[in-house]
Amino acid sequence: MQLIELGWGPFFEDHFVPYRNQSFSAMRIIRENRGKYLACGEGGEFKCEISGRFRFETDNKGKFPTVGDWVAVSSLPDEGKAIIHALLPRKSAFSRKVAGQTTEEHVVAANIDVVFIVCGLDLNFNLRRIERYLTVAWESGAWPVILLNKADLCPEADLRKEEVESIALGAGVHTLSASEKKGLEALTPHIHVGKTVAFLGSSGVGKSTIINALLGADRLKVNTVSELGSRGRHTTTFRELIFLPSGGMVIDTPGMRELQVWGDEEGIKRVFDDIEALASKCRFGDCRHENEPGCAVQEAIKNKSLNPKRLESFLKLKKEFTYLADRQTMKANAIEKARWKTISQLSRDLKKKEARIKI
Ligand SMILES: Nc1nc2c(ncn2[C@@H]2O[C@H](COP(=O)(O)OP(=O)(O)OP(=O)(O)O)[C@@H](O)[C@H]2O)c(=O)[nH]1
Ligand SMILES: [Mg+2]
Ligand SMILES: [Zn+2]
Repeated sequence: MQLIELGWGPFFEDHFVPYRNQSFSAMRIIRENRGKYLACGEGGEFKCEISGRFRFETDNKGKFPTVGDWVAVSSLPDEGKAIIHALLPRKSAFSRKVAGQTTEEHVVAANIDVVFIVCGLDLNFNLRRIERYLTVAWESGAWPVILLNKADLCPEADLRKEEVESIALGAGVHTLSASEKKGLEALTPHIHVGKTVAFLGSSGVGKSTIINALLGADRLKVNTVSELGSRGRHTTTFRELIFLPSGGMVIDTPGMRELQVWGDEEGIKRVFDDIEALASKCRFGDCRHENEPGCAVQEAIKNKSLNPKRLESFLKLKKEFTYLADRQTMKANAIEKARWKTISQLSRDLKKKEARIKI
């Protein structure tokens, strides 16, 4: 396979120069499962491991390779194995906050051109969840497209589509039925040789079923248990990049139970540009849009031009971003403080040493 078919281009070529000089080759991560990698390059597929030095020098989960990443490797072609020495910068990355108290970045998929946000038109349908996915998708640098799957189960699919369109400015919205193979042509304009699309969404929405339909084969395992009985169980358990027969690549991911935001609020501005525009008209610059006088956002709710649930969703996401930013500042301050503590300790030790020498 040629690198260009795998998505290689000038951006990666530029960053690869120092590694080429060290005789490393470039490969793309196509599977990752608990620290074990499978990568693909001009020489085919290789089982990869991270070099000890890379592991030692990498202090942050988000800096480890993930599916879709380009890496610099040294390979042992006879054994089909390779060692990963470095990670090339990402053109785009879909990231979320690692669940729990930490403020670490979890990169779900990297170097994606289009991110398909899949939502089921059954009990899974939830506008607020779509807003959350869209926010993270705009942060990623990839282009989001919303797929409302299981249209066969929803007589009001067109109505749902309109509802989603009203909250998803700039992103395409399509209804489809993967199991009945209807509406899949909406995906075709996004699939090209050398381009990568990723599928994201809750468990059971039909991500793997859609990919199988695109492949024209039952390559990926899909949930065969009845919907209610399978709640909370993930059928896809690891992330994987798959080559389509027509060229182009798709990344399948396991459903996410919880999608916590990651980024710097650019996504929120994009998804909630209506609220941001209203907020700029509030009397107070630091208006929280609760019950302050002269609040243009509350005014819009009163005259029914803004849905209070949408405002709720906006405020919740905003709070998460603020929390994330505060925690990151705290962490940065703590690191800085620890650094100064070490420096001042060193200088104290040095002074003591000098004093002893003078005596
Ligand atoms: N009625 C209907 N069922 C569908 C459709 N697409 C998928 N399903 C069913 O939904 C269930 C879940 O599909 P999967 O493709 O495994 O879902 P997934 O999003 O990959 O789930 P995880 O891998 O757990 O994240 C399966 O039983 C599918 O047969 C559809 O268009 N209509
Ligand atoms: Mg799946
Ligand atoms: Zn306000």
